[in-house]
Amino acid sequence: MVFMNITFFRKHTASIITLFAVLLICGSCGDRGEKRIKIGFLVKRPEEIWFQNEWKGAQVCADKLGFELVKIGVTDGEKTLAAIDNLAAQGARGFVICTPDVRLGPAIMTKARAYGMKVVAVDDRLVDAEGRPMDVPYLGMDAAEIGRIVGKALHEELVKRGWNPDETAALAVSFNELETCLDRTGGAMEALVGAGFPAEKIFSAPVKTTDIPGGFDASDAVFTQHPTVKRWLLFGCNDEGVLGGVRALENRGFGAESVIGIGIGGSSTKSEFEKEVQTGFFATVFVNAAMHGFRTTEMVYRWAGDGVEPPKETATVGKILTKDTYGEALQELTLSQ
Ligand code: FCA
Repeated sequence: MVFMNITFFRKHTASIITLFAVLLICGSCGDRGEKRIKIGFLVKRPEEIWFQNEWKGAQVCADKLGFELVKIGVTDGEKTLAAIDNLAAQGARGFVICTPDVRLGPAIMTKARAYGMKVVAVDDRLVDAEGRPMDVPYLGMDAAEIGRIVGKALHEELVKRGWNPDETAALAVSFNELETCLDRTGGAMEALVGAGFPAEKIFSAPVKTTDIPGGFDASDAVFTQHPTVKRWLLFGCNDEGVLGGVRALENRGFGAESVIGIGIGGSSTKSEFEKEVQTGFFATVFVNAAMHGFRTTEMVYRWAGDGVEPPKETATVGKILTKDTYGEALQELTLSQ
């Protein structure tokens, strides 16, 4: 009996080794199947609807491609670095980030590289210690062009309403610490001046925070300095800044008939456009935040999983929308990727 078994094993050694190899490989296949790839998505202002829409788009991508998305709000530098440690502890392979401070770039990348994680920056480009853009894939708005769309539309509306330029001034609710914001307001000024609006009648209200209260405080201080202006054109880095300016003017008795405000983004303007009456917030240049979320998450996933390196820079475009045409954008927000 024993003799027979030894003969059997001798005859079938190759087959037995193959069987064990298959069992081993299948065992690890099973493990891989259970442990889905994890990708992080870190945003600086989780309360801003823009970033919530980016997360929605990223989640659609994760569900479609079958990986796990870890969403973390990172409102300061400490939270950002802790979030990267946390992702590494969970075995995440990479992350998308809109950092609370672009100068955290070197610290973010040192950590990410040490953990072997892939990084794509969204909306705000990471910069090095000298303030130069870092060599990290970036997807963001074509900011100067979007700004020019704002400036052109402001001027067209001013002409359409037949406003007297002598009684009109323009205000940039600006945030010059961010390259993308500087380019947006710069583009709008360029288009306004290019269309014939006097450069000396364009004022700036630098905000401390890029939300509605930040826009309100900064613009209100400028309105106080110019009490003789009868009509205002408002533009800025995002919808929130312009909405802050619109609210500050409403407080001073300026309504839709004497204010033309045009924002950028479109995510936070739904409730404004759904109001029964037209306010001073006339339009926005809509950019699909959900698409930003979807595309950047997909980039990290393909890079970490299949080694497909994303393009160094991807610029997205915008479309002007008013109270009347906003519905179309909502359909786009439901994602067709
Ligand atoms: C920047 C702004 C945000 C949003 C984003 C696309 O990060 O701070 O409000 O406009 O770009």
